Amino acid sequence: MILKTALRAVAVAAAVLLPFAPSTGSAQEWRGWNIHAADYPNGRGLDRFGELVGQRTNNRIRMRTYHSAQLGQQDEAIQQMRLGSIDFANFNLSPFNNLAPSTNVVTLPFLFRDVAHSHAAIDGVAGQEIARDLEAIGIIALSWFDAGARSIYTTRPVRTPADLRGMKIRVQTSDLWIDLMRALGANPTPLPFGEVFTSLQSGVIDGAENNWPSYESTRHFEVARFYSTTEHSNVPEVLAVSRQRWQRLNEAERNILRDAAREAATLQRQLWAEREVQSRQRVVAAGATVIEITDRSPWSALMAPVYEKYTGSNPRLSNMVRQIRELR
Ligand code: GTR
Repeated sequence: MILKTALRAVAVAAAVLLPFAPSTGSAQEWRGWNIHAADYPNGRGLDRFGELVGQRTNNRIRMRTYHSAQLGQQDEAIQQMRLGSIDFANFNLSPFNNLAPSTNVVTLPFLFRDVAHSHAAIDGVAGQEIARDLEAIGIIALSWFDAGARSIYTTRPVRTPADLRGMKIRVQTSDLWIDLMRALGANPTPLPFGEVFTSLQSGVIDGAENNWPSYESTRHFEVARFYSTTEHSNVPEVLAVSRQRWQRLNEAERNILRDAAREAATLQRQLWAEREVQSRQRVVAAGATVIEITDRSPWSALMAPVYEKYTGSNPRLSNMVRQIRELR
C-alpha cells in the first residue's frame, strides 16, 4: 500500500515535471563562433554562457566557443548558423541588414542619444522586432551585447565630412553601410573584419570605422593613427543560437539557455564599459591621435537620405524609429 502510494506519487511528479524536465538524450556538443579573442568582453560573455548552460544541464549541453574567427568571418558564420553547422554565436547586427529588415533601424546613424537609450531600445520593442526577423531566417536571439559607439579612423586626419571626400573607408557587408558612407562623401569598401589590417597597411583602404575596443584589439591603430569621434552608429550585438538546435530543445532547456544568455549579457556589458575606457587609453598611449568631434550636426545633417531609403516607405520600420526616439 505504502509502495503503491509512493509509486503513484512518483508517477504524478513525473507527469507534472516531464514536459519541463531536460530531455535525457545523450550529451550534445555545441560549437560557438566568436570573431574576437577569448579575453575580449564578448568572448568572456560567450564563455560564461557556455559555462552556465553546462552547469545547469549537468553537462548534457556542452558548449565550446571557437574564438578569434577560427570558424570563419562573420558573413560565413551567419550562413553556417542558418544551416545548423554553428550552434551559437555573438554577431554584430549590421551583417544582418540585408537579411533581416528591422536590424537596419538600430544601425541607423545618430539614432541613439547614449548607451542607456540604446539599451532601452534593444531590451524593449526594437529587440522584439529584431528577434522576430532573425527567427524567420533561422537564428534565435537570446540576449543583446553592447558594442558601444562606432567612429571613423583613418590614415590622414579627418575633422569634417569634406575631409572624408573620396577616401576609401571599409564598411561591413550591408547596403545601409554603403549608403551611409556614400552620404558622408566617402568611397565605401565592404571587406571582412579580418582583412582590414592588411588592407590599411597596403593602402587598399584609407580608413575604417569601429568602436574603441575593436580599434585597439585589432591593432588597426598602428596603421590608421587618426580616430575621429564621429560616434555615428551604436549598432548592438546579439547572442544567438541556431533555430535547428533550438527546435530540438524542451521548454526547461530553453529557459536555461535564455537565463544563461541574459546573465552572459550582463557580464559582457559590464566588461564592455571597462574595456572602452582601457582601449582608448591604450591607443592614446601608443601614439594614436584622437580628433574630438564636438559638433556632430554637419555629419548628421547628411543622413536624411539614409533614413528615407531604409525606413521612409516602410511603416513598420519608421514606426520603430519613432518609438525609439520617444523612449526616455
Ligand atoms: C566589431 C564587432 C564585430 C564586427 C566588427 C566589424 O565591433 O564586434 O562583430 O562586426 O566590428 O566591423 O566587422
